[in-house]
Amino acid sequence: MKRDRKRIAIILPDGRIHRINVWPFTTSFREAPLTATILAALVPEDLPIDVVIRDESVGQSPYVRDVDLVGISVLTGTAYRAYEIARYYRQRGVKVVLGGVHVTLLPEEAAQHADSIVIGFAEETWPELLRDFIHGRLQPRYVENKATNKFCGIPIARRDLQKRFGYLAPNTISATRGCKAKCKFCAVPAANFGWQTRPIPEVIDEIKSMNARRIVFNDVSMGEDLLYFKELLHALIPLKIKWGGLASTKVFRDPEIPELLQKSGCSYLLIGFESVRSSSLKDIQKQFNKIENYQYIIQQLRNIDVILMGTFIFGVDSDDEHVFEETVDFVLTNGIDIPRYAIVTPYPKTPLFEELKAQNRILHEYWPHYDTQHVVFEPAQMSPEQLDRGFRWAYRETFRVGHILRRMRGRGKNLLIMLAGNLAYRIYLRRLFRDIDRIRRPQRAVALS
Ligand code: B12
Ligand code: SF4
Repeated sequence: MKRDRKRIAIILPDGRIHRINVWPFTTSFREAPLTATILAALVPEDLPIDVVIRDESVGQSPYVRDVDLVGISVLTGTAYRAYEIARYYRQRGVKVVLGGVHVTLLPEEAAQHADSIVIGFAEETWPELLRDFIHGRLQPRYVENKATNKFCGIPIARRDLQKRFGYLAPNTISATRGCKAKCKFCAVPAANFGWQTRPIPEVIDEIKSMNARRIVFNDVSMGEDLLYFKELLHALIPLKIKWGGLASTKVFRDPEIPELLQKSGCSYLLIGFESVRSSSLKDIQKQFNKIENYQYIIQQLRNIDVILMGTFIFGVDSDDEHVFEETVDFVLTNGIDIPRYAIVTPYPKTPLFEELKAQNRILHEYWPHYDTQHVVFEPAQMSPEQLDRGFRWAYRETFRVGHILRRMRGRGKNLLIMLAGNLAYRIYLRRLFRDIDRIRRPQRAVALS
């Protein structure tokens, strides 16, 4: 039967890394992505299109019946799964559009699996693509025009289409996008995302529309422009909400920041410390992180009762087998509230990837392992197995009950939240390591099928 309206599905594939199954429920241990809800909001109202969203990280099946087009968002770690889903739909005559960071980094690869690809941010190209689709003239490739695509006038994300109880933090929003820094391992500068801020009244209006007491900013580094950041914090004060987000150590160069964080309702901040060694920070071109300031930052956040999620990466060239112990020691001694570790991952098109490739140190290009939990290259001062073992040791050691209690010592207000967060991490890690082991470990050079 011919329908008057077209049905499209927007799919976030895989997400196993954050999925927790506690029968009969499947939830994501993390914040809700904005990708699908924004793309749904960008569907022009005058087009006869109905939208559904499917996110595998919250256990939703990506296989939707009776759809005319699917849009799949692709990260490097989820690319193979995205291509598998694309194949399923294309075999059934459904048009497939691929977009997202990995497509922007490797458009030629993605194009082999799609009827159309979208490169870069899609506020202009996605509506244009949908018009073309309705009129039967879908193009193979749509590229963001950086000169005209601004981060303003963005429609309010369609959170009504998002699974209601699937996420640890369901109410997410963005105020900025991209980053000014150029860390050697990071996909954000490699994808040429630039740096853009959204008009503050627009952000505040969207927060009000969310009617939520707790929100999370999905910005990758929200304090890159300190003037903007401070203005945003001022504007948040009257809303009397609690918020969390990601910021770099740079924001603490401004002495007004701690007080503003407190007044604006900041409840947690994720900070990429990355390393406790200056030489390792130099390796990744993140010298703006100053180790001598770490204790000051930790103390400032403690003074204002903001929970600190501190992230560290292992495996850069200056790291040897002692780096795990040094890092855990730093984390325990300084009482980082919720620490997180990652294995440095050379995402395609990053300077790190190009360098390791030139040195023949990339072990394979099997993208499912490009998830920051697997070793995908030959470290300089360790074997891949030592790096893998050290990473797991660091996590296990940090989240031992005795060490959780040690890190919690002296905490007043946030004691219960910290305890809950740390115990949840213990459960998550057990599941994560089991899953990592379950996925077949490829030998060198796995070809893309
Ligand atoms: C919030 C966030 C998360 C959230 C949500 C994930 C998600 N799918 O968005 C959570 C916490 C779950 C997460 C997890 C991870 N993340 Co993350 N995350 C981000 C962050 C900071 C913002 C994403 C976001 O919501 N942006 C807002 C939306 C609207 O923008 P967007 O997703 O880019 O989508 C726009 C365009 O790209 C495009 N687009 C995207 N998809 C599609 C699809 C179609 C069909 C079309 C037409 C257009 C389109 O249109 C959108 C509107 O313009 C980005 C950094 C960034 N992008 O700046 C990193 C980022 C995406 N994450 C990254 C990584 C590495 C991870 C993890 C592996 C980390 C980890 N070990 O936990 C996991 C992997 C998750 C998984 N699914 O397997 C990397 C990805 C690198 C890469 N090459 O793949 C990024 C780029 C950060 C970085 N510093 O490099 N992440
Ligand atoms: S690692 Fe963080 S600070 Fe560095 S470029 Fe990426 S987003 Fe920016």
